Amino acid sequence: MNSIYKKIQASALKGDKLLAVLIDPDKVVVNEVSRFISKINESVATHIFVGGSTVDENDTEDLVEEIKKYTNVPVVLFPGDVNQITGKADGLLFLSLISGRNPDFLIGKHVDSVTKLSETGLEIIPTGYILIESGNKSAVERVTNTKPMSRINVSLITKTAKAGELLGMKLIYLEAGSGAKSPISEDIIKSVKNKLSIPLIVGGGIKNSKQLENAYNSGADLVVIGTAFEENESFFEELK
Ligand code: 1GP
Repeated sequence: MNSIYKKIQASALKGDKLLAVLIDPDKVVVNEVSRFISKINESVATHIFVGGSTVDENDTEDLVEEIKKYTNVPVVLFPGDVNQITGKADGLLFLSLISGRNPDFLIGKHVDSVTKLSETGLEIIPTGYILIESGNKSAVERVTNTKPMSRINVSLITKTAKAGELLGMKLIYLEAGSGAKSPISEDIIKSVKNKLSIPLIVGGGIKNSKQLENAYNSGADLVVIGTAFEENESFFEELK
């Protein structure tokens, strides 16, 4: 098994770039899902991520079930909380917020999720999640009650990512926060990528193809975009 991760790893080694469309169960209307998914199917997107900071019980499962009716693109949970875990998806980013020092988001929620996870066949991908300041207070900062890392301290961000890898995490995710004013800087992506041997995910605030290209050219293996697709579906056309 482990096919989602193996494919990400193989793409990263070859330099093939991946794109995940993030769908927040809190922001999507279920009867619009089929139309939105058809856009994803026609686009260059390689993954669908599902998750949000605050989502009501069952909303994730209902949404994933609906998404799976219309696509074979792998659906990966990007959960903000334990109640967003559903066995209807294909995989799950098992996120540990290593930029912060809140034990709940470093290990606590993980312990709470074990019973639920053991009832699913989800492919679980341990992921070091690093929140970086980007000009506005993000939902991740608010919900996790942690401070983002200073974007100026590239060396500390890089060491944090490397520590995640050394702890056995399979992916590192550099997060500017949903709707961030500015995406993760090229300097940060380059420095982190240079030190890592595992694939690198970058997300938050990417709103046009120039910013997407910049992230890829700096070393992102997989880019996550949510808000730009929610606000402007013609962005899908731009990426064809
Ligand atoms: C947020 O990284 C993701 O967790 C995507 O951010 O909504 O700004 O694209 P955007």
